[in-house]
Amino acid sequence: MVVKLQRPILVGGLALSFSLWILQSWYDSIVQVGEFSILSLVVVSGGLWLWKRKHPKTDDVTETLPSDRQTVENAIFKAEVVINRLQQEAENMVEESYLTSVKAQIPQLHTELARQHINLAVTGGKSVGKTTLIQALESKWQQENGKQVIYQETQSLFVEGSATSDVTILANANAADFVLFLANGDLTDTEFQTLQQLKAPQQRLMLVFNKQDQYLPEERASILQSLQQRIPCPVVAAAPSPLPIKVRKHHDDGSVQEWMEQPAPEIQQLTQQLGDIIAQRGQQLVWASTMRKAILLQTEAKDCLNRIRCDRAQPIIEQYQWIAAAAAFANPIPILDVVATAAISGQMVVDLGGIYQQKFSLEQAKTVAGEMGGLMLKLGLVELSTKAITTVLKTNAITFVAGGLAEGLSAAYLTRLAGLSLVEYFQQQEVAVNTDAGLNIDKLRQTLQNVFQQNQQVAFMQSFVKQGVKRLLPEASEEGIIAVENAVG
Ligand SMILES: Nc1nc2c(ncn2[C@@H]2O[C@H](COP(=O)(O)OP(=O)(O)O)[C@@H](O)[C@H]2O)c(=O)[nH]1
Ligand SMILES: [Mg+2]
Repeated sequence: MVVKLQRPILVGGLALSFSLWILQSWYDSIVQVGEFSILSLVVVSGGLWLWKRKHPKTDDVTETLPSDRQTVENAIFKAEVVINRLQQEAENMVEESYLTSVKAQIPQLHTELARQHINLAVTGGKSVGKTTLIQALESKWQQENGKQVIYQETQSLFVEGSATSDVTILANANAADFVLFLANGDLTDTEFQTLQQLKAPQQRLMLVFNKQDQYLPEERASILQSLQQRIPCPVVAAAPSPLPIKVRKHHDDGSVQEWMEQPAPEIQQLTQQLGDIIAQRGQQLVWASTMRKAILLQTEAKDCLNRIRCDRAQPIIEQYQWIAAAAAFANPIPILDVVATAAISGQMVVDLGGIYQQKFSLEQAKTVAGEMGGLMLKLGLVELSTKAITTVLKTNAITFVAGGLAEGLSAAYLTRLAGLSLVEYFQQQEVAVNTDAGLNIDKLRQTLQNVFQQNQQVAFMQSFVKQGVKRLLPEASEEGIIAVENAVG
């Protein structure tokens, strides 16, 4: 643990100097120094981002096989629900042919679920023996019980200049129910990394140390052992087509006879293990493949649905953002009070909820808006944004003429944050047949923080202020606008 921690700290240090450099150039251009809270925010978020990148979530690495058919049918049903919604909301925003094709995938999934055979992909580098192994299995292996196996040789991995990328080849292999990964000895670095990527479907993967006849018997055992230690999946050795060996016979009369003999294929260990897996888990493997396809389809349809909804949400957020700006500009009370007294419009929450099929009454929506305002205060976002906006504004004369400008812009910015956070939050919700309007405040808080970090970039703040000044002071003096444009660069 101690060792693990060292790295993020180092990374944090790098992020710090980088942020300092950014801030330096920012402040140089606007001649204003002293926003330490923003500095620390940039440092913290930068460090956090790097840390998250270095430690990807581990829970998507393990995949468990579904234990019953119902689970898979539920997954197909969920995909269908999303597709139906997509069809209802798509109007002219999605190609008709696309809708037809995603819809057609639902009955295909039901067919997949009832599939009686196992698809077995055989993959690995060039000339590792994929074709030969498949031929040996097809001709020599009769399963006593279990499903029929259909073999699929993938294109060869690690071929430089190949038209098909390794990623595509692996994706094709992954679409099968079970994968045999072939290697001819200890793994190269590339093979090792590729296997790591295939780790997700661990329960559907076997590493075959193929052409083991190329090694002396004592070497074979140690290679097999080292592979078993390195790789967390079953490993077996095989030689579907061993090299012919020279046989020498000494006769009684002293003569010696020599000939080449073709040894029998060594695939017993492989067929034994494969046979066990298929007999015990064949059905589950088919369920799992179908499940993955259903989840993939659902994700794809939901992404499409979210894009449509997001397009509808943007103008609504803009509208409420400028309404809030105008109100706070005309009636400047301290921004902390503005937020505390619900600057975020309950109606915006209702409107955005409507787009995402999350039905709120105006009363509920007002509570949500109030909670968001409270969160913004608690998380210090109000203070941070107001300071940032003031910093940008202070570089030109307008501020002093137009009182309330900072308040107006802050109200707009915070409304925008709230709107974007709600969109982000709603997007993560499951598309259900019936939606209840219960809100997960913890999740909303997390979303708010993420969205804030994404929209806190200096460049965004500056262009936002520029846009806001033009809106609130349309007939401001030419000089003022020019001053802002210069400050904004
Ligand atoms: N020594 C040995 N050679 C093999 C074995 N299996 C296949 N080969 C040879 O390896 C070469 C490539 O085999 P192939 O199946 O075409 O590889 P692929 O490119 O992965 O499909 C051929 O010359 C095969 O004869 C084996 O078990 N032992
Ligand atoms: Mg081949």
